[in-house]
Amino acid sequence: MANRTTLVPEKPAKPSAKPKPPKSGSDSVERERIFNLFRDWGYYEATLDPLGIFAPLKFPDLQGLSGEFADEARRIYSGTIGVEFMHLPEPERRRWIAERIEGVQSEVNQRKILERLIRADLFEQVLQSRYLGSKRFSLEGNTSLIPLLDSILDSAGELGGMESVMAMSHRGRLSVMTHIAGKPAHEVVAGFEDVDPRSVLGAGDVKYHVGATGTYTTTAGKSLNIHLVSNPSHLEAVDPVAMGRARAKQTRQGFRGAYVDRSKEVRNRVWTVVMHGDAAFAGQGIWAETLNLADLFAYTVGGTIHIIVNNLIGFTTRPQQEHSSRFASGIAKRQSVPIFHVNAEDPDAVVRIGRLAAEYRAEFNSDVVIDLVGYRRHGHSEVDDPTITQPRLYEAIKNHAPLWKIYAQQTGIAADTIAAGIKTEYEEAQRAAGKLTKMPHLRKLPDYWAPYNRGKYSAEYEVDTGLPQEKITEISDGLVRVPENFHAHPKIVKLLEQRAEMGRGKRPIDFGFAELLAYGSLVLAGTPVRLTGQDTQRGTFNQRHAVLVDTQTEHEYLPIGHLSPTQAFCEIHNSSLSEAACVGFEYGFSRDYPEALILWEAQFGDFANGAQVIIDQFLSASEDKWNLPTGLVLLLPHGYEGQGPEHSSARIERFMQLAAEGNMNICQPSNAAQYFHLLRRQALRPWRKPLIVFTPKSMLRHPDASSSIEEFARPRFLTLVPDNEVQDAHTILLASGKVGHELRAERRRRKDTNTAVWFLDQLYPLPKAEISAAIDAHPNAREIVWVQEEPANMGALFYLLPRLERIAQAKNLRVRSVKRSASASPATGSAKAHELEQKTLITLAFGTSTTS
Ligand SMILES: Cc1ncc(C[n+]2csc(CCOP(=O)(O)OP(=O)(O)O)c2C)c(N)n1
Repeated sequence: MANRTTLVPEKPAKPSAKPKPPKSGSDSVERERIFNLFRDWGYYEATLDPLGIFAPLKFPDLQGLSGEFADEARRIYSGTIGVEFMHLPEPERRRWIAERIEGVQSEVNQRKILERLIRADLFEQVLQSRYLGSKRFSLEGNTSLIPLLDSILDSAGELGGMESVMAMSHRGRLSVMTHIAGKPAHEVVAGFEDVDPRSVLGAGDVKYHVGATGTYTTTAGKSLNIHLVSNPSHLEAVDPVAMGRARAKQTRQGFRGAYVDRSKEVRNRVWTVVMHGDAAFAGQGIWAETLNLADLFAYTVGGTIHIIVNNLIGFTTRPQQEHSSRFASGIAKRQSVPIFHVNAEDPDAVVRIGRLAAEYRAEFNSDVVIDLVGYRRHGHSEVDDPTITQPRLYEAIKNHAPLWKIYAQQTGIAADTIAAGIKTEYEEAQRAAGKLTKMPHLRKLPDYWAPYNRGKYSAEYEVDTGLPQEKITEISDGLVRVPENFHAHPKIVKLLEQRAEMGRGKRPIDFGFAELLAYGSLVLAGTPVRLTGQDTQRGTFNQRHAVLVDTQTEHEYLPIGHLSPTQAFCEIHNSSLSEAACVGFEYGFSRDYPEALILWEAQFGDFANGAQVIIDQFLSASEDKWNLPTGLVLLLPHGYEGQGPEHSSARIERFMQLAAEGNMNICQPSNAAQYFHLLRRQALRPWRKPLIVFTPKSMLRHPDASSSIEEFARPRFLTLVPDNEVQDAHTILLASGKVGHELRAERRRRKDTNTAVWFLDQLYPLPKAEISAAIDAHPNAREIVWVQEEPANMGALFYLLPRLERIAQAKNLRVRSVKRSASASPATGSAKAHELEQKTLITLAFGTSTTS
């Protein structure tokens, strides 16, 4: 196969670049008939597995087809490339692919490909020889991933690319860091030396999970910034994060979904490339959720290039046990996304597909899948013996030469001298790594992070968040303004009238409007806002109405986007019905847009645990593991209102358990003004930490939780809201959220003047000094009672009790707690049972002796 001509079209292939014209009209019809059959089904017969075990399928519709046209079609569609594209509903996309696949092909740079294959292989071998017994998740068996990425990035560079956000799991990650992300080899190797463990006690991450930022130089000499996203072990969890990061970077360049520039040129500056394992691609739900975001206005990044680094095995599990579809890529076919299967042992074809995929993505701003089919030379990791579960497969692999040797033979290019030089280079890198005494640091964060602090809290970060009445009125006037020709729903007309009164101090401001006032104040002062979630434009509880719908045209209008010509952008989108991918996306967005307030809202807080992987692995731990901060806000409707076990609890206990080292702020604002101050605090403090907000449901419009306009002028968010109605309390009831209002109502009903009810609006970090000082204001207090709606095994109880006891001990105060009995599920399904429970809870809070 020396000097094999490859199937790369002269770029881009001209529509006229059709192979052999048919001799006659009937020939032409017959040729089209046969070609269409192969376009439809040819990929089933393609030879994709270098080891031949995943054998071509004899596809019934193609059996018995012979002759000149069939031979030609078979060579194109059933060789080492198989293309699934006839499911695309857009004829121009199908035509585009067929023309390029069938068109005239050009040479590729085989010398460069060979050099890259040698690098990929020898990099692993040097590590294997020096660090025997260390896991590295070698790329061997799929080393053509490196020339594939080369060809994608070369093309991206030609097509206007400036940077690429890349994501991948463990397999081949060290190689990609070194050969693509521009991280010096000795820095990658340093991970094996594990120097200076004391610097990362309890923190840091394993070497094959950390991210990398560097520069890739294309063959044409263009520099692309590469951001390989840090990721957890949890396969595919990084996918939406990469998309969110890319979207933020595109937004920085002027692409803002609905509101500004949607041009291809902008989208083609930032390229998203996500690599997947075959088992994970087929199996993991978060990836399916992420794929669904591809063309949604709120989420699109103008197409992601997906590469399945397919080794036809998942740990010890065979493909037949992994997916019901023949190919791991099956799920991608549900959308208008072409899938290019390619045999990893035909590097020229691989490179050709890389270019094609990149050009397709640039042309149609669509996702593309490349299924790179190779094998895995070692066990799942290098310390794993695969011969126990796949003895025959590994016997075949043992006798199979590395790709660079096969390719050198095929191309006739002398490889030994190149290989010797590369080996020496990596051995030197290994020696240099051995001399390091400190782990090389991750590159610094981009410049837009410069104004923002991370790490420990400092009181210096606090800023005033209050706004005078005139300012509130000004924002409010903008928020209630609609264009002249806009047909507002009668209920909206009424709502806007009420809001206008709120903004003028004529009626208390409720939660829904307080929130919009906060956003409005921020965008007017230059802080962008992006809020997404299920039904968020209106609000699950009919409370927000941020986006108004014209009753005649159904056109949407976002008043907050039209406050002033010089304002920052505000995006408020309904999300797809996903938690994991949508939170992951916003986490990613927040990583590259620290200047903006980024919020994700759960439909009910109960559903946030659908995003538990993102919460556990990214939100709460990314600074600890990767030194990567985020200021993402989660809005989680919470409260026991008799709506059953899945519409009651946002699982406060989970967040309290994750809280340590000041890694996040966990709050439950007790009234509208507190919510306003909290949101503004999050955006305006020059300190970025995730914020978890338990938001109300029934209290959204409740007068007790509404606030006067004067409270918006108060300087700051109060972490503890003491009680102004009781001066010298004997008992202090401490609560958070709705139950606090119920306690106050009960106290009023009892005409009780001995019991104070305080709201703990910030659960973490716990405002110990504020609690202590507030207790001191009640010298005759005998007990402090933590009251929560949640069962004893849930809520903030386990976190608070020992801490409250410590504070109370010094003051001779008894500590008690009132809660529901421990329960396996968060809440009862019966509304009446709920009422009984709630009544008992409130009664117990006031002490059994005073039960009425
Ligand atoms: C969500 C999740 N479940 C299980 C695992 C454990 N695990 C790590 S790698 C692996 C196999 C992955 O196979 P594949 O996706 O084909 O990638 P490969 O390792 O073969 O490259 C498994 C099950 C994990 N890391 N994440």
